[in-house]
Amino acid sequence: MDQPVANPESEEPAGGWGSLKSIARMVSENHPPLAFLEELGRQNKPGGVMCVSCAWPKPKNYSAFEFCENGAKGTLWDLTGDRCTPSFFAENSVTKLRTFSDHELEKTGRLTHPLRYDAGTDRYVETSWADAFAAIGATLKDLPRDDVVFYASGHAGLEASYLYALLARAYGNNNLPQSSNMCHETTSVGLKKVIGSPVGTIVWEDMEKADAFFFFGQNPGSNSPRFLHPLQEAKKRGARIVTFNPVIEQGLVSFVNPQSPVDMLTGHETAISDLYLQVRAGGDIAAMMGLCKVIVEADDRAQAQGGTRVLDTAFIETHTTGFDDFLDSVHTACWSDIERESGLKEADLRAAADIYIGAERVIGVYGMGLTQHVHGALNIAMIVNLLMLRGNIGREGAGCCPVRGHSNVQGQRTVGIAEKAELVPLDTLKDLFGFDPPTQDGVTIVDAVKGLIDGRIKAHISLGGNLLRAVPDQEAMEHAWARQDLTVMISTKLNRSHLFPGRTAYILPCLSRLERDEQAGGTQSVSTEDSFSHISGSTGKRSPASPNLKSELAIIAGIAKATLPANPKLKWDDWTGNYALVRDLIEATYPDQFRDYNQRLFEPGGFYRGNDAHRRVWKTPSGKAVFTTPDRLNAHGFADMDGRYRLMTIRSNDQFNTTIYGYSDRFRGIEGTRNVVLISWGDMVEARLVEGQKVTLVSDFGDGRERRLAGLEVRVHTLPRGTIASYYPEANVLNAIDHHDELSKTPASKAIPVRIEA
Ligand SMILES: Nc1nc2c(c(=O)[nH]1)N[C@H]1C(S)=C(S)[C@@H](COP(=O)(O)OP(=O)(O)OC[C@H]3O[C@@H](n4cnc5c(=O)[nH]c(N)nc54)[C@H](O)[C@@H]3O)O[C@H]1N2
Ligand SMILES: Nc1nc2c(c(=O)[nH]1)N[C@H]1C(S)=C(S)[C@@H](COP(=O)(O)OP(=O)(O)OC[C@H]3O[C@@H](n4cnc5c(=O)[nH]c(N)nc54)[C@H](O)[C@@H]3O)O[C@H]1N2
Ligand SMILES: [Mo]
Repeated sequence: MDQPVANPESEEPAGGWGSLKSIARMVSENHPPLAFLEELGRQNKPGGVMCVSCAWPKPKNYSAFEFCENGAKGTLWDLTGDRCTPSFFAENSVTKLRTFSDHELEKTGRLTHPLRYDAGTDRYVETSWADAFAAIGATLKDLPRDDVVFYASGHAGLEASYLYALLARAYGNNNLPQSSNMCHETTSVGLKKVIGSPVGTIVWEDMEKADAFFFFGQNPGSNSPRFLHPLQEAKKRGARIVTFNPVIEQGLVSFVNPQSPVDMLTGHETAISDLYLQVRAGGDIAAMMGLCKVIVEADDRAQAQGGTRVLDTAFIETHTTGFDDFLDSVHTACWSDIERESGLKEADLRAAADIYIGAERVIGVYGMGLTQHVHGALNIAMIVNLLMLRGNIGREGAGCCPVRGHSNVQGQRTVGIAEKAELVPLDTLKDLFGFDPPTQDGVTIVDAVKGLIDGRIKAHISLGGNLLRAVPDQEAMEHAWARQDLTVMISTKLNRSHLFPGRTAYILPCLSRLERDEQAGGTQSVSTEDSFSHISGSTGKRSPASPNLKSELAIIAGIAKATLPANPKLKWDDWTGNYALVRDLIEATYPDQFRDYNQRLFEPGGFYRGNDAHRRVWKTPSGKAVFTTPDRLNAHGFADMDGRYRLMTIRSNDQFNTTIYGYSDRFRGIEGTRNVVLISWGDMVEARLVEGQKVTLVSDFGDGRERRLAGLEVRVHTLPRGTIASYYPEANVLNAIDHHDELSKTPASKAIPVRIEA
């Protein structure tokens, strides 16, 4: 039954020497201090520093080195010896900088001084913090409250994030969209709708007990490599892994643990997936329907023969609604539709379903391959359907595992960075701070982009990130961004979003979490929340990249003091002096989740803030978990036709979102360039293309707007027919802002309708 898995594009396993070589290359390119090595040793351990890269959990029983290739690269990038100083800006006009690539921009090094844009010379010039805050405050005071957006990328810790949300609400709006609006918002809205929880239900110990893992559209080898360690352990004790992904991703094929001397010296590879199914982009609903069909059939058979039921009927009866309708849809679904929409064979889906049925405890893992689709929320409802058939949620060793991106992306939402007013205890804020928080919902990213393009939105504050480069309709956005009255970027590195300055524009350089944060009350720690809802303290130790940097929290306080009317309950200076006071405020605002916050800050593995669905308490309107009857079998949301492809935008292991560390995607065998379009051999021949030919991708969204990306080299790749791939963020010019998940408005970046022009 097992299907041998091989990645024809790369012989290299994930991890292994390739991973060490890749880190070594970055060390030689970035000139970090020697203390970089010490820094890696402190990573993700109690009393140490929480990785600046992704949100993968920190184990309670940590090993000598709790870092991965990704974390090492993120650390190197922050600790680089390169500096981007005022003299660099004196030499380079903003117009000239627009010709730099994403890699070249960030490679200039850490920002060192607060900068103001001078339109006369088209240059950023050095300014003082006091002048910057005063000018930002004066501009904000004059703007209508609804016209200002407070964007956050998921880097900043819980303390800064809580104050950032407070700043926006005290200013007068809930315009607090976040990077997750382009990422796991589908989870925040879609998962919440069906199980009442907006986040994953499993904890670390569940991974140690699971008998099977089902992966849908998540790529641990590139994006959360430390996940490969518990997967390797799981494989050793006989757990099965089934993967649904259009691309054969190396990390899901085989892994050599770079932290195991034996593995490294012997080259011992652990095979990861037992079964690897190359579903079409957008074909997961059909694939999961196929699995459900086999499970239900097996249950029907068991019932007829008086055997043990395959469905967990006790769970379904006690805990769920909507089962009968869903069951009807499973009976009605026919294999020819399932095969067509998923691109998979019935026999393969039966083999996968057998693994599911044979496992007592199953974890369903997913990422952007499910969330970034027009019917992404239905994808998520479907994975929940699949898990619930056998009671695989809210019990040991089983559950739902959305893998989050940025290191504190989940935590920022927990402490109030939310555009949806209902998600925040506004009454508590009113009691604590004595002002009336706005009750009207704020803008999502999609609303913000549309508001910018039609001129309604006039100012952006960005707590990290590179919004201009991360969103769809990039060209229109660049024009719109520069028309704003105010752009304020709180950043560590230069990126494209800095290069379309508003009438008043500032770049405010901040400390990285790796750096020592000295305030009036001494050295400060911050904290972050991981994908399993555990909260860990983090203490920076390295010398700041420049003496002129401020912490994110101090910058937020500086803006707040210059902007907001005097209010004795808003104690910005006290909070800046001692972050423990901010943690007290967080505890006061969310007492159930943050009990004894300061005392528990450095618990090994982090402290658990809890999750109702993990305990089978369903915070849905009915008080039950919901079976969803799918009204379609595909998630991509447009009609298929000749010459129209589903374009997936993908990441390499040599990037972190819009931060491009280098041009080596060794897992996919793509070196030295990112300007490629990956296509199956069959599609290439049918389209009369040849390998290496340069082509242009053209949006086929059909709203009359031109969207093109030229100069992409054709590369044959092992992909399902009709599905092609190109890199994010470069391919973002091809996506339309109206192409998004219906429920959550997450941009549908994994199936963009395009044509290929030779
Ligand atoms: N090295 C690195 N690490 C990162 C990041 C990074 O850019 N680089 N970004 C961070 C962030 S913010 C996030 S959110 C996470 C993202 O991490 P992931 O969730 O893993 O995101 P992606 O790599 O965009 O896509 C995941 C996989 O989905 C597959 N896929 C695409 N379409 C479909 C589909 O329709 N169905 C299925 N089943 N699969 C599909 C792709 O082939 C890809 O392997 O990673 C974080 N970690
Ligand atoms: N087509 C397509 N588009 C996508 C995606 C996709 O898969 N396909 N993925 C989406 C996803 S999942 C996400 S999360 C978004 C990412 O969108 P963003 O989060 O907005 O983008 P990043 O590239 O993570 O931001 C990088 C910048 O953050 C700043 N930075 C780094 N570290 C810090 C820090 O510690 N503090 C501060 N203040 N600033 C810091 C640096 O200046 C750096 O240039 O993009 C989305 N866009
Ligand atoms: Mo993300």
